[in-house]
Amino acid sequence: PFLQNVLSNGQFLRGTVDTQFIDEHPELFNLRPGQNRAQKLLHYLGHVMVNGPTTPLPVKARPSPVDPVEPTVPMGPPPSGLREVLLREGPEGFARAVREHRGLLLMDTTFRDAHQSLLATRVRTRDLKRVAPFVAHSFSRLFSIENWGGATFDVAMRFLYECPWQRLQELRELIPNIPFQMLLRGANAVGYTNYPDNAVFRFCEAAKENGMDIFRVFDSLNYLPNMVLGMEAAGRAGGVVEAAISYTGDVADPSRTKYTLNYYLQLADQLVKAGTHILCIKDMAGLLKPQASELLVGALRARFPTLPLHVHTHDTSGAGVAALLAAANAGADVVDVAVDAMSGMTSQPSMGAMVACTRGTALDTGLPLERVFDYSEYWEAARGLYAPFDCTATMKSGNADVYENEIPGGQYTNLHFQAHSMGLGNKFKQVKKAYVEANQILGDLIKVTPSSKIVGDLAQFMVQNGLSRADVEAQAEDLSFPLSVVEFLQGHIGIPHGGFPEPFRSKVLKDLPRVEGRPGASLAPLDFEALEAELRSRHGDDITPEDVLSAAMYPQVFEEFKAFTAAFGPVECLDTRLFLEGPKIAEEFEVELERGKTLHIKALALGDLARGGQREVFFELNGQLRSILVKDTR
Ligand code: 3PY
Ligand code: ZN
Repeated sequence: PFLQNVLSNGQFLRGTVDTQFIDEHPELFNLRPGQNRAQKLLHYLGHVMVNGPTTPLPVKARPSPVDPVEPTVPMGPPPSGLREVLLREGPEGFARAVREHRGLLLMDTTFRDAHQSLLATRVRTRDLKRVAPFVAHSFSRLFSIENWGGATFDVAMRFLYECPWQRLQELRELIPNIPFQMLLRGANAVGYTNYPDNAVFRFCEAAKENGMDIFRVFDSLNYLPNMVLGMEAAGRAGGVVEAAISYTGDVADPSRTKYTLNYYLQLADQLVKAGTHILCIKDMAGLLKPQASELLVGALRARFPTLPLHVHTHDTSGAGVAALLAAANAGADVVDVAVDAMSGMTSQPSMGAMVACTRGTALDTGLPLERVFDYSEYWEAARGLYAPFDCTATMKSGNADVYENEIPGGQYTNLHFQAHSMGLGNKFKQVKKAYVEANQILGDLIKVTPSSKIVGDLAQFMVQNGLSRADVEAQAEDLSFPLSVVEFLQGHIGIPHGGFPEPFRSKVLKDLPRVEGRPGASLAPLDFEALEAELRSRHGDDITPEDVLSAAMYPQVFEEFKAFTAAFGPVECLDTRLFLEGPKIAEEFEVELERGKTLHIKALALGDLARGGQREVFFELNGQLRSILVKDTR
């Protein structure tokens, strides 16, 4: 307000005042945003009531009105778990303990991959925190909880307006006993493109300092130099390094000659040589059939008797539990599951199924099945809050056609949804067919973020322009390809196994520059001091080192996130239904800003459209009438 008054002052505007002091002290303008969180939240609620959700709701389904009930938690601290071993003995000792463990260990993906695959990554920190103490108390025998990285970092800021670092810190406090695991996209960190090396290193340091334990590191082309960079960053930060080989094709099918057993074993040799603590098979599309699972895991087990093996799959075809059981029987130490209500289809196989199917056998997980049911009950209700993002709005089952099209879980859901919303019945079929052809044009790639997006972009381009593989190859010199495809061919994300497709690459690139070798090696280091100074000048002195990393990963998204929270306050305090669709008239509710500081709010009325296109929204805040003016932009 001070600034507005000054800037609209006639004398000031005519320039007849001496503003030298102000000119010389730009720091005077670093005004801290007002601290009135309650007022800002009323603005947010009023805004949603007038203009609808700030985060677009893709389907018509409404958030469920039933709030999930948190399962009860015993008093006292949770039982000790593998994290204690990690803290006591470090990554090597931890890896030994995992290998020596009797029975099968599970990683729970419910807090990350499951909702990334089923609910467009939209689950908010609030709903994770509510069930976190129960998880700490009930599932101390888990290998780990995957709760960070992948798409969660971007989506937290972009659509949920919450800080991903705060999520990590808060969950760490609530779950001190179970190791946390994140998905690191190698040299792409948690983004879609290669970052300067120092950004990846700093990112891992900060993740570790904020509570991360295990770093699953992959590269979307299995490009070793990118993987090694990510592994070094995680390792130097003191994290457990879990190098992940992205799996595609079918090792049990002799007609598939590009990604053979030998290919995977040789890559595993390199990753072991690079010092991985744990080796993961990352089957992001759910292509690992039981027979292939047995073959691959069995061969790795024989080759690396002391190395912990971890298997990740998706249940898209419906064969996920069978694949994991085969892996466990062949010697995998850890497999990935999601709680029943968040499992199946493009998500992970069911935790309850794995616990039940191994019970009483040598693979017994030791997890209490009754507690799994309680956990699932919570998630069944919590999932209802995210109905506007739930893939089951359009997708009704898994589909074994994934063995043909090899589309990763999260992308399968996205493409299905996009095709469906275009309203053309057979669009998804067309997209899947084009995806197969696009993959062939690009030389049969490993497909996982971001290479999967490149194949998907080419597929959409082909569908939109009615082009077949033969058309694309014949017209390669003249077509205006999506930027992601051109950049891939230039070498911006690394070099694919078997090299780039020729003559396609040369025809598309003509004389465009090509990146030689590892892309990050030719990127200038990021100047963190300069970035921090810039952020402070824009947002004030509250900027944390973690904020600087958020801005380094996603500059534009971070700016919008800061602008949003400056205007609308801590929206993460609102319950999910209120956050998504605002209150109904006459609804009363509470918002806990922090422990002991609770707002009592009642939504009273929406005013008529006034001059200037504004509406007045009336609330009761802690018994006092408040009104908010909101521009109606609908
Ligand atoms: C991601 O990169 O987000 C993935 O989940 C890859 O499987
Ligand atoms: Zn996955």
